[in-house]
Amino acid sequence: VVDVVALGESMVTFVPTGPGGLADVPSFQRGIGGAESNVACVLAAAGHSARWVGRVGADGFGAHLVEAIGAYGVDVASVPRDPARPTGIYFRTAGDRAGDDHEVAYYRAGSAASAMTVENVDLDAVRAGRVLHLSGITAALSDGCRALLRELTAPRAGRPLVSFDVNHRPGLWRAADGPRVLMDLARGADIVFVGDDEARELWGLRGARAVREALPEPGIVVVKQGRGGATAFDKNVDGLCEDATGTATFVRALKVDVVAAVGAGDAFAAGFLSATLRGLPVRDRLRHGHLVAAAALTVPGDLAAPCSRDHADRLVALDDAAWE
Ligand code: KDG
Repeated sequence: VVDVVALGESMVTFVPTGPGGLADVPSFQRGIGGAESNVACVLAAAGHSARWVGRVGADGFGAHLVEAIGAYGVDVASVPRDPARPTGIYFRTAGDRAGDDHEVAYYRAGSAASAMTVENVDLDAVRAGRVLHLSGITAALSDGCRALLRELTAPRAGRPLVSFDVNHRPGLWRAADGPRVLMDLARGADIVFVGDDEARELWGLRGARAVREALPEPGIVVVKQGRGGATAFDKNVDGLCEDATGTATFVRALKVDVVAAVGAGDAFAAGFLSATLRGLPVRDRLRHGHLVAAAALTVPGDLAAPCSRDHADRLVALDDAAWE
């Protein structure tokens, strides 16, 4: 059994080599992106077995993605090459230091990944992990992708633990039903990651507890509160429940100088999932999430150099004062 399978679209990314907006910068550096494969890469680097399932074009960019993601140790054997459609790419700037005003230009409409369906994806390979990681980005790509997510989040005997990062990308949603679709998918998952800013924008929910109350089904709901920290609501902490929403555990985020925020949410999810797979307590899952996110926040690309499991464990075990 694979530890984690992540399904979603990955793209070749182009990030400016100098400051400026897309209208001005003359040159870009190639990288790889894709929220779900980022999670798989971080997990593989942390010593887990990880598989990425997606779809790429039969072009050079597709070949590069498969090779680069495979080089992290991720199993890429279930990524077909589509001869009729291109690999998606996108350009982005770093934005300000909080990464808040970065520009994004997607070239992914009609991409190979957007043609994923229940019929052409290897569902056995997708369901073969202990954890299946999905995100709301996939639901915005096409009707076929949306139906695929519905199928994978539907109740089913022997289903892997489904992890769902809401990952709201306003630039991708054409239909007005995004908030409802994302809410339905989140309710079908076992572990949900959502930013408090996303929850406010999508559903008008304010505060972590309001998010949990709107999402009572998943065993764990993690609300990311930006630079403040993150709160996890867990129904199974030591078998105890404060109330129907579960026990709330808050852990402050590490204070770092942000270089680029892109990829930090994926890193957080990967750190949290890694610690979940290892059966660590919720507080330590959040600490692992923050630690890996801090590494991603301090590099311009989506992915930071991996930190060994031993090293991460030692930092997570520092006393509370170090985490204040
Ligand atoms: O989380 C990082 C992703 O946003 C980035 O890699 C691109 O997957 C991507 C997307 O669709 O925005």
